[in-house]
Order: sequence, then C-alpha cells, then structure tokens
Amino acid sequence: MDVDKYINDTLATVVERNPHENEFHQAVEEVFHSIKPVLTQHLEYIDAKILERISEPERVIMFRVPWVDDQGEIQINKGYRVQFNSAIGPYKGGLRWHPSVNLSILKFLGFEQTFKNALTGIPMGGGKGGSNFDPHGKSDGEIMRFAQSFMSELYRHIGAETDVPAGDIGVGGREIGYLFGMYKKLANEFTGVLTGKGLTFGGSNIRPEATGFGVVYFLAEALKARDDGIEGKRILVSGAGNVAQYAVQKVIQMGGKVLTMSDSSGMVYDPDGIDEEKLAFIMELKNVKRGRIKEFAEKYPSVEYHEGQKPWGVPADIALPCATQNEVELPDAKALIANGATYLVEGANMPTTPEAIEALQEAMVIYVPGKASNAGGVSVSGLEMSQNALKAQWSREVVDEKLQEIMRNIHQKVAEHGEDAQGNIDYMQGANIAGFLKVAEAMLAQGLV
Ligand code: NDP
Ligand code: 2IT
Repeated sequence: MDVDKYINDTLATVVERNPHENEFHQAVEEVFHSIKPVLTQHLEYIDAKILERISEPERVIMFRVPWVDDQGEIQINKGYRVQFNSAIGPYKGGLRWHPSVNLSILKFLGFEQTFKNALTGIPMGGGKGGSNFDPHGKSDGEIMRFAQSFMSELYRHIGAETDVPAGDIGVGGREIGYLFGMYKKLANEFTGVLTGKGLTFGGSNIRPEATGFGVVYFLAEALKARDDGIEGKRILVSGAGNVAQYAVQKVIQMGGKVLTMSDSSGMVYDPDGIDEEKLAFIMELKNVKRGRIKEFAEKYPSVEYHEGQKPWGVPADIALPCATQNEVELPDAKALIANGATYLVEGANMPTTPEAIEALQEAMVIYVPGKASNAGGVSVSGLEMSQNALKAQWSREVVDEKLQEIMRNIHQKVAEHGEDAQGNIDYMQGANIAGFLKVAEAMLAQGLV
C-alpha cells in the first residue's frame, strides 16, 4: 500500500468535493499529512475509509436569519450549524458571528474541533456554527433581536444530548445569555444546551477565563519540558477579545511580560509590559464600552499604537496568536525567527499558515497547534455540561484545578505521540495523531453510520 499516494489522492478528492473552501482544505491537509505514520500501521483505517468519512461533516444546517435593526429596517443574515462528527459524544463547539463567516470557515473549525475535543479526555464530538452577522457597532437591542431570530431556527437542531453550542469570535457572555433565554422559551426546557452561560443560570466558574488560562498552562508545560519557565519571558499576544484577555492575565500572574495586544484595526506595543491595571482598562474598553484598542494607547502615553499592523515584528521570546485564522503568515514567522523567538503557542484556531509553520519548525521554534493549546475553553465547557447534568456548581478553585490537570494531560498525550528519538516534541504531529486515533477507533467500533 502506497500510503503517501493514498493520502494525496484522498486530499485531492476533498478539494474537488469542496471547491473554493480554502480554510477547510488547509485544516484537512495538515491532519492528513500528520497521521501518515498511523495509517502505515493501521491499514484497517484505509479499508474502512476513515479519512473519507472523517472529512465529510455528518450534517450541515443552513438557514435564514431575518431581524429588524434600530432604524426599523429589515436585515437578513445567513445562519449555520456544522455538525461535524459525533463518534465520541454530542456535537460540541462554538458559534462565530463575524462578517467573514462562510461554510469553509465553519467546516475548518468543526473539523479541528473534532480532534481538539478528542484530546480533552471528555466525551464530546465536534461542531461549529455561526453567522456572517457583524456585531461591531450594534446596540444591545439589535444583538438580542438577532440572537433570538438565530435561535428561533437553531433550537430544533440542538439539545443537551445532541449538540451543545458555545461562544467564539463575536459571541460571548451577553450573546449566550440571549440565545439561552430564547432556547428555554421555545423548548420549554432548562437544560445545559449551551455553555458559557452566566453564573446565575447554570454557567461554570472559570469558563470565561478557560481558553486563555489554558493556553498559558499549556505554554508552561511546554517550557517545563525543556527545564524553562514563563518568569521574565517577553510575550507577544494578538487580539484583545476573550482568549487574549485571559491569556494576558495568566501570563502576568506567572511573571511574564506582555508587550502587545491588537484588534482588527491595529496593534498596541507597551515596552513596559501590560500589567493588571492596564489589563483592567482594556477589559472595560473591550467588554463594556466595546471600543477600539487604539484608545488604550491614547490613555497611556508610554504605549505605541500601530494602525494596520500585527504584533509579530516586535522582538520577543514567545508568540501567542489569539485573534483569528491565518494571522501569522510567512513574513511574520520570519520576523519572529529573526528576533530569536523560541515558542509559538496558538490561542486562536489555525492562526498560523502552513508556510509559516514550516519555517518555524525548520528554525527549531516550538510550534503548538491550537487544537492542543486552546482546548481549555471547550474542556471547561465539558465541565459545565457535567455540572448541569449533576445540577451542581463547583467553585473557582475546583474548576481551575481540573483545567490545569486537563492541560497537563493534553500536553502529556501530545508529547507521547509527537516525541522523536532525540526527545524533541513535534506538537503538531502529536496532537493530530492523538486526536485522530481516538475518533478513528470510535468510528471503526460503531460501524458504517
Ligand atoms: P473575541 O470576539 O472575543 O475576540 C476576537 C479578537 O480578535 C478581537 O480582538 C478581534 O478584533 C480580533 N479579530 C477577529 N477577527 C479578526 C481579523 N479577521 N483580523 C484581525 N483581528 C481579528 O473572540 P475570542 O477571543 O473568543 O476568539 C479568538 C480566537 O480564539 C478565535 O480564533 C477563536 O476561534 C479561538 N478560540 C476561542 C475560544 C473561546 O472559548 N472563546 C476557544 C478556543 C479558541 P475586533 O474586535 O477588531 O474584531
Ligand atoms: O474553538 C473552541 O474551542 C471554542 N470556541 C469553544 C467551544 C466550546 O464549546 O466551548
């Protein structure tokens, strides 16, 4: 059996069957290339057409989302839910509201989510959904009306034992609250159908923090594997949303120095390092006032604002991309390498392009894919589902301890599958193999469904 040829032929079929879906092709290509050693040892996966099946979503739902804006004008958006894989548990994954959302982006995210969720050790399948709705500049009333319209269709396709959405770009605590209220009204059921809920109605402690904290816990494990630590490290963060904010908070707590944050308009560089007080300003700015990162530089004279720029040109030890897909491109990777960076740990999903990953790995920069390092968010979502099922609520300390343990376990599992004879860890290969094996075994055991 020529496994290389089989992988390439299968990839060509995926591209042909899903034309113009570049992000989806990119995600599938990475996983298929990584798992070559597994296929060589498990020809039964090839016989059972696991690759062909795993790259086809089980179900895709697309719907119209009509709503009325504050001027009384009718608006129409597209709504989606991609129920990608339920081999190891109910579909689980976030909702993204951003003007760039299309089927390619949601299929890449749902595909990635399948393997990420497998790594968490919690029984959750993979899914993702969202809309091309742009929340920027919308009033609370508009957000609520849009959320209600979105849920008036989505509710019939989801459920606590079927498919459990959560937040992602443009969907945070406020949006989950409105979505949950509408679900509860339509279904006449108070269940754990969404995660990221408010603490007063079934949410979990530490869920808002979980993705960002988890990224930094993973980084700490990766550093520890090479007898190093976060203390004193200069760190670049991109984004200023949920993941970025709590990654910054945890880096500060662990003694690192955060030099940058960003939003889609530009980047802020603080040579003194962003401390707790400055972070509190940014959280208020982004979560309450819903302003632009530029206003941070206007408030603090030592901070520089660079319109239209990303953080990757600033000299630092570690990069934590926490904004969006393909935000670290080849020239960015080259800049990081030239400035001596040693780690790139993904907070966002697929923020690094394949060319950039290749350059980083060639330069011996430790590269950690999001499906391993950002799995803390969905892990605490899994813990929220457990708490809802038990009708219980655990303390911050209990959930944080469980999150740390989960991130340690993920690191260990990924290292086991990604370590070479010299003791170097290829985190991309390790994550893809460990995630794939669990899903593939479950699919094989359940027959052709
Ligand atoms: P938020 O909406 O809270 O924040 C997103 C941030 O990224 C904002 O600062 C936003 O800037 C910026 N951003 C978004 N799109 C772009 C773009 N096209 N170009 C430049 N900047 C952009 O989202 P999250 O923090 O929740 O998500 C960030 C990333 O982390 C995403 O890749 C998401 O999939 C991933 N992730 C999220 C998890 C979660 O639990 N929330 C879990 C695991 C991964 P602006 O405000 O200007 O749009
Ligand atoms: O990409 C992700 O893992 C998320 N957006 C979180 C998903 C979830 O169900 O908590």
